Amino acid sequence: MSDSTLDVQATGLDEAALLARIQAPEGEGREIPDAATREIIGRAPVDGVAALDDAIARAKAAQPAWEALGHDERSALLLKAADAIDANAEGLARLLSREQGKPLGGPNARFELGACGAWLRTAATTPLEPEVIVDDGQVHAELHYRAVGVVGAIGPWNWPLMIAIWQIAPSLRMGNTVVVKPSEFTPLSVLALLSVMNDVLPPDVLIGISGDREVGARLASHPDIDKVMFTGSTATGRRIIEASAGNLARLTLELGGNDAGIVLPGTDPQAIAQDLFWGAFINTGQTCAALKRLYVHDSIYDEVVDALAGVAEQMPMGNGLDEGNVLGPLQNRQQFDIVSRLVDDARAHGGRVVTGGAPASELGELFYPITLVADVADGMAIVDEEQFGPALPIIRYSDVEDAIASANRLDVGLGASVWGDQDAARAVAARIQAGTVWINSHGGVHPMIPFGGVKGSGYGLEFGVEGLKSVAVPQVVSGPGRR
Ligand code: TXE
Repeated sequence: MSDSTLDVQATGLDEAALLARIQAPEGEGREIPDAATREIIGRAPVDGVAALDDAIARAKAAQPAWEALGHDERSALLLKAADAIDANAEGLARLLSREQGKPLGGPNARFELGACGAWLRTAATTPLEPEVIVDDGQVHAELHYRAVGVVGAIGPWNWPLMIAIWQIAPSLRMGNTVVVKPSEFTPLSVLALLSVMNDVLPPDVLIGISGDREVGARLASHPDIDKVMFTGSTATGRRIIEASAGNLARLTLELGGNDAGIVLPGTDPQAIAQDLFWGAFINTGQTCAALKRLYVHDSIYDEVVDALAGVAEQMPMGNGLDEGNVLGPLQNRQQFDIVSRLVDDARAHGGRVVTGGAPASELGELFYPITLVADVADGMAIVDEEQFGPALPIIRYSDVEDAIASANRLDVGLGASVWGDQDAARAVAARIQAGTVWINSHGGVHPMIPFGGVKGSGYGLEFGVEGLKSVAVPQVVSGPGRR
C-alpha cells in the first residue's frame, strides 16, 4: 500500500474515482443502468469461468499465510478495512444508490454503508475462545474453531454491500480467504467496496469475480471451495445444495421468505403504524426479512389499514440521489413485473387496493408506489408468493389460532413478528415457525444476534459468535487430564 493510497482514503474517493478503479475497459463488459433513471452508470467486467478458476487458485494459495497471521493481526487489518470503508462511505453510497436504486437518506444507502462498518468491526473483535468440553482429571478435551479454507460468497442485489460484508467479515476473521460473486444486477458497488477493502488487506485474501449465473454455479461446485455463503432465492439455494454433493462444501443458505406479522387485539394502531410501515417497506420492500403479509385482528383492522395508509402518504419516493426521498424504484424489471402481476391478480380476485396499485410511471420506468391491498385471504397469490417489493397484503382474522396457523402454513420461515401486549406476543411468538420472531417491530438485525431461517428459508446462522463458528471447522483436541 502506497502513501498516496492513504492520502486518497483520508479524503475519500468519489463515485467516479471508485468506478474508474473497477469498471471494464471501454467497449468491454456489460453496461449497468442507474435503477432510477435507466442511464448507463458504467460497465461491469464479465469474468468467465477461467478467471474464476484463477481467482480460486490464488485465494487457496493465500489462505495458509492469512490464517497463520493469527486472530489479532487479522482483526487489526479488518478494523483498518472498516476505516477504509468509512472514509469512502459517501462515494460508495452514491454508487450503491444509483445501481441499486435505494435513496441516500432514510434507512437506505448511507445506512447500509454504516452497517458494513458495524458488522466488520464486530466480526473483527468478537472473541471466540476454545471451549473446554471435558476436564475431569482423566481427560482434557477442548473444542477449537479452525479456518475452513476458501469461502465462496454469492450475493443478491437488494442489500448488496451489507450482505457481502455479512459473508466476508466472519470468513476473513476466522482465517479463510474469500472469493465474492456479486449479483449480476449490482456488481459495480460490490467491486468498489472490495477495492477499498483491498487497499489495506494482503493480496488475494479477498477477490471479486463479476460474472453471470454460470460463474455462480461454477463457484458453488468448484472442488477447491470449502464453504459457500449464499443469500438469494430458494430455487438457486437448491442448486447450491445439489452442487455441494460434489465438493462437500459446507453451506450457509439465506433464502428469503414470506414473513408474516400478526397484530393482536387491543393494540393501538397509531402507536405501531410507523414501525409496521418500515418493517414492510424498508428498501422499498426488497428485503429478505421484510413483513410480507400482515394479519390484523378484526376489532382493529380498519384502523390499522388507515393508519398504515396515513404513514405511506407521507413517505417521498423518487430518485435516490435527491435528498429527502426515502423510497426508490424496484431494482430490476423482473422484480417490477412480479410486483405488478401480484397486485393485478389480487385486484382481479376481489382485493381492495387502499393506496397505490399501478406503476408510478411519472417517476420513471421501474417505480411502483407503496401499495396496500386489503380484504385479501390466504391462497391468493399476493399472500402466498413472495412479492419482494412495495406491496403489502393485509388479511383480517378473528381468532388468533387462525392467524398462527396462517403464519405457519407456507414452506418458508425466515422472520415473523407479533404486535401487541409483550407477554401475549411472546406466547404467540413461541408457536411461530421462523428463525426470528420480533415483538413490536420487524426485520431489525444486530451484529451480535444470530440470524437465519427455517424450512425453505435455508439453514445456518450468521452474525455474532454463531456466525464465526459457521465459517470455521470444529476441531477437538483431546488428551490426558491435567491435574
Ligand atoms: O436471485 P438468485 P435473483 C428472491 C426474490 C427475487 C428472486 C430472484 O424473490 O425475485 O429471489 O432474484 C447467483 N449457483 N430474492 O435472480 O437467482 C446469481 O448470479 C450459484 C431473495 O437475484 O437466487 C446471484 O449472484 N449461484 C433474496 C445470486 O446467485 C448462482 C434476495 C442470487 O441469484 C446460481 C434477492 C447457481 N446455480 C432475491 N445461479 C434474499 N434472500 O433476500 C445464480 N446464482
